[in-house]
Amino acid sequence: MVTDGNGSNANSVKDVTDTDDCGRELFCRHPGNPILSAADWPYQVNSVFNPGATMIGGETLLLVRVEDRSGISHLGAARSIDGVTDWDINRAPILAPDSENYPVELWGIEDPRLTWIDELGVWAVTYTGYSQGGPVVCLATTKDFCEFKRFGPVMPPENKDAAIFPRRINGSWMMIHRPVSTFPEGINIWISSSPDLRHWGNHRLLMTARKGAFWDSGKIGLGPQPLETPDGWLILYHGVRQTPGGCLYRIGLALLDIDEPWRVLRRCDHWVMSPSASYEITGDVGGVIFPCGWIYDRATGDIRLYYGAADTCIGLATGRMKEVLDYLRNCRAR
Ligand code: BMA
Repeated sequence: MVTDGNGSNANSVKDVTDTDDCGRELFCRHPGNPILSAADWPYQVNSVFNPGATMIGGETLLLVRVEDRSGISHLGAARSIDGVTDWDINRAPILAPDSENYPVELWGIEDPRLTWIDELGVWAVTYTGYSQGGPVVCLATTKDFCEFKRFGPVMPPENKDAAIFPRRINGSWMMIHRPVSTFPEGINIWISSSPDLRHWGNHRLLMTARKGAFWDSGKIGLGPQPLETPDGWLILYHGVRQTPGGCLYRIGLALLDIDEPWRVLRRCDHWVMSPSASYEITGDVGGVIFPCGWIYDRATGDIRLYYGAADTCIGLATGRMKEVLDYLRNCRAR
């Protein structure tokens, strides 16, 4: 048993290394993909996707965006011992929109990211509240994924794709998020700090969408929560390219300075994962892979990346931290 810095007690999961050889790829799709879909849900839903991920009580917990047949999303929990099979799925939402008390949740809650905060003994759950005024970043904390303490919206619209760092940095909590502005230079990732998780300020532009032909030229947004590594904070982000056939959502890597995470140390020019499997190409929104959760087992070096595929189902890809950091060392310094 080891702690993974993002949840409690990360067990090594033998099965996840039994993937097909996927050659030179950093992240290998699990042969059992999609590992979860609407057909697995104990009640009728349209789709299950974009899950946050953590370890709790020796099990993998996915906090899943569940879209019902009205189009509104809530969050459901799925637990598994190996993180791949035999999911135990809650028979009711564990976090449902509460628009009476939180009007910003009128049209649902979406795309959670989970960060274990050791100092407070809670997970910070950042998610999108879909309000009549656009998407906002909402925050809740939980000790057990049964009860949640809601903080309400912590960033105004239009903003989403937020995650909190697992510890204070220079005395402040830090959050990465993705506001949208009308400035015509792309939709970019920002970083902000807070004394109390509730009031956020000191906003800084962290990473910009690139231009022209680049895979991440349309917009970018953080994937799962930042992971602390000896080389810096590892972040994974989605990048969108508009094409005549629609949007393509791919995944890239960057490394932030450990003490000054508003400084990007490295950012890779190439994407590391792109929609290619049939369940990523076909679905409600084809051509989308959208990771919101990963689990890093510090004992084995394995990374399990959980992602939404085509806004319809959930895929798992596995990687090795050593290979990811080696790859980043060869990416351009910023
Ligand atoms: C983003 C979010 C995600 C979704 C993605 C692709 O803006 O809404 O929830 O997976 O678009 O449709």
